[in-house]
Amino acid sequence: MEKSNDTHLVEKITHLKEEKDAIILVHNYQRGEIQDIADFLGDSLALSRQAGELTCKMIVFCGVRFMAETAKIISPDKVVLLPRKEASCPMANMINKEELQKMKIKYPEARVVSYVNTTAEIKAESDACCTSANAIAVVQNIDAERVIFIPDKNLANYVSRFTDKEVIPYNGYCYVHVRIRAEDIKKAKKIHPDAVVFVHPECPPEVIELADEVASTAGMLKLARASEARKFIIGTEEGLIYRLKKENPEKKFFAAGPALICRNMKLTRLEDVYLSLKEERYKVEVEDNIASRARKALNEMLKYA
Ligand code: CIZ
Ligand code: SF4
Repeated sequence: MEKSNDTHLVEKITHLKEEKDAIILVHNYQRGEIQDIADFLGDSLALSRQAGELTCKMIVFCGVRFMAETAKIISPDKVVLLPRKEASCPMANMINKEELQKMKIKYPEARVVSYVNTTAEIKAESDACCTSANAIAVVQNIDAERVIFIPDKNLANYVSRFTDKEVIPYNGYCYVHVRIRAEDIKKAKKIHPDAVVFVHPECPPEVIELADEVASTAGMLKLARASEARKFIIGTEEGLIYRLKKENPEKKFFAAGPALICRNMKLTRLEDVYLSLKEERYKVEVEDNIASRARKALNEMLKYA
């Protein structure tokens, strides 16, 4: 039988990876065929840790820009490639340095925790970064009673439920997770009354209210593996459902609403990964002065599971 174009591309990618001493890091929201070629597949926290531990020369980061930037900051001596240069996270672009500065002036005694979904410049102006997997721990452990939490208002609101500290939110949001509405969850529960509902903390509060579990993608993977339930309603980007199904073939996973697709995450295709390795594009660079300050905030994030 003739080999498909995808099989050819995968072979070429495997060959180039060896030749260039490269490792492919893939985020849980990527297309299935990209997840399948991952050396490491994970959430931002796990992939950031990997970036720091790897000894290869090159990282191809299949995700969005802030993730590749984070890998470059943590591992500055490696070449870090983002296969599609326009793959960026709209939430990360919702806050700029001037807006953060205004908040710092308004709350001078507060510390700044920034979600990893931010630009390197914002990380450099933050005391600590966090991901959805460890946001509560980072806020609890930071040395201040008042915490400016940027940019996601829904994650800020969720974190504030677990701490006596004052959490001051910014008004950013993820356009994919805010698409999930309470009615979608109610409808899905009616169709699958025996299903367990997992939602991401980037969802609106009224959706979080209806969930059985609120978790990051890494958290959802762990919960699904351990659960006795057979059916799950998943309130996050649909790329995770591909991984959930692959890892739990005996269980059923349903999307919590229509079109939970992050178009930025879906830009990367096999052809892009191949060209990225072949032409060593697109190199991610972070200015030294920004990287050194951002690294401190990221090291705070890496302290917590
Ligand atoms: O932290 C991440 O990787 C994101 C964006 C989602 C999640 O919950 O894992
Ligand atoms: Fe950004 Fe949301 Fe897409 Fe994640 S799913 S990259 S937070 S827009």
